Amino acid sequence: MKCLAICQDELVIRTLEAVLHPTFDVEFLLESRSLARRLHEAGIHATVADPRRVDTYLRADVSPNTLVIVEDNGRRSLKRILDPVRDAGGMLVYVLSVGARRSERRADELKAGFPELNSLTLAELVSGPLLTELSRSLTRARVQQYQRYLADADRILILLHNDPDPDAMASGLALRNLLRRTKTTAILGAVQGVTRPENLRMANLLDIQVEPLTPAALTEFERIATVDVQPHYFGAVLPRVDLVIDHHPEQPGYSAVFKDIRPDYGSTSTILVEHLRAVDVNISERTATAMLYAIKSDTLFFARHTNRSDLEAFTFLYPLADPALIRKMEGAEITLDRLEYVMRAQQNGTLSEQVFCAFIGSPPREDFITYVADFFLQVEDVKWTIIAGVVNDSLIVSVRNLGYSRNAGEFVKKLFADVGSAGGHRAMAKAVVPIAQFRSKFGELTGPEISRKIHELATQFLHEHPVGERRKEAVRA
Ligand SMILES: [Mn+2]
Repeated sequence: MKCLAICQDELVIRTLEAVLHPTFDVEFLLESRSLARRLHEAGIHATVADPRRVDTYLRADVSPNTLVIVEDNGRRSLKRILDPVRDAGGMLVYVLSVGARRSERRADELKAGFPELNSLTLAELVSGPLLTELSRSLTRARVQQYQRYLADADRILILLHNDPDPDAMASGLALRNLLRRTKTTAILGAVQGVTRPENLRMANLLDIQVEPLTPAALTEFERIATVDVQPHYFGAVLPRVDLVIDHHPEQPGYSAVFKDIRPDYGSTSTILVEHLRAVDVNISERTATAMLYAIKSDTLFFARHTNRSDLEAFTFLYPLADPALIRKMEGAEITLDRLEYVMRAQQNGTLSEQVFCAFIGSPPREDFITYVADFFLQVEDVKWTIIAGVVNDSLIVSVRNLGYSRNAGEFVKKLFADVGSAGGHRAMAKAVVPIAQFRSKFGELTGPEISRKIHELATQFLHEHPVGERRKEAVRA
């Protein structure tokens, strides 16, 4: 395909030549004879001509299929070039802004005179890959620092949160890879082991061992890293650790020698994919499979709290992972016991204004509550789910939303922080409130009364924050 570029700047010409040749048959139109001579010597097809004359373009054989690129440095009138291009039959015209900033007024004027014009900005074209590369260097420096710092310890503990989920386990495997250690020199541990059926199946299929630890045992390790969780979670036993990698909002109350906390990421595994890529560590099929499954499950397959980095990590891992294993792990999510609680929620719950609330009684484990919350988020017309249940004399409230409305974490904090523990992300949050405390604040409620009460509070919360305000926040995030 033929491309005619009207450019006067040598750097722009050489850049375009390097990018477009040989995909396009490129000819440059310019005004300076000496520059044209230099370009000729470099083997670049350059013609000296007046860009304000129609016959220039007729001679260059411009047709409706010729790609015409007009450099705009912001100083000269573009109309005097665009008019003759159009008169000569040019249709596919791009204006390439190379100045520091494209003025809105200039762009609007052009659009008015040439509605079919396409606009590009050199800075925008360069920015994506350049910023990725630069931030990769920053990540590389950070990773190399903690790799060196942790290199001479005999045994490192990679500590996961209670009842580790796929993201915690996959992040643990990835960090072990990054530290170039084995399961005896970098131990994956948790104070409460894996219980949920799909997580157990993941641990079995991928042969991931999570050592059960007592809080006291934590002090026996020379070095400790936490992944997918921050040390404050473990209370006073862990005031200081060596490394924290997490995607939950940053918490006060502990110190860490190194930390990489990115609350806008959908999973901790996404952060670790960036670490692995920055230092070119080989990623085994097992680790890739674990991480891919983690990203899928933490973001509900990109349905909530997800950003471009999660998608990029997913694209990167996909060819390295074993999709058949992932299908097997996912199958384990649906169990008859869980379906029973889904049915209860369906019978006792309320749905209005796209908010689904239900109290499901006393399930055997906490994960029944989160499972039900995730389940109903898939239902048509549901944008928020708030599921409550009693486990060990505490009311557990699990909140989910699709991530583009008001903050779930704020909601639980506002309602429950004074009577229990409450926190979380924009799209997922949890509160744990001793049942007695709950009743003293909200009254002697039982069964469906609890779901109705919570629904009322949720509706009130969502109405307090007008849509416009929510939008602004979403854009900023
Ligand atoms: Mn996570």
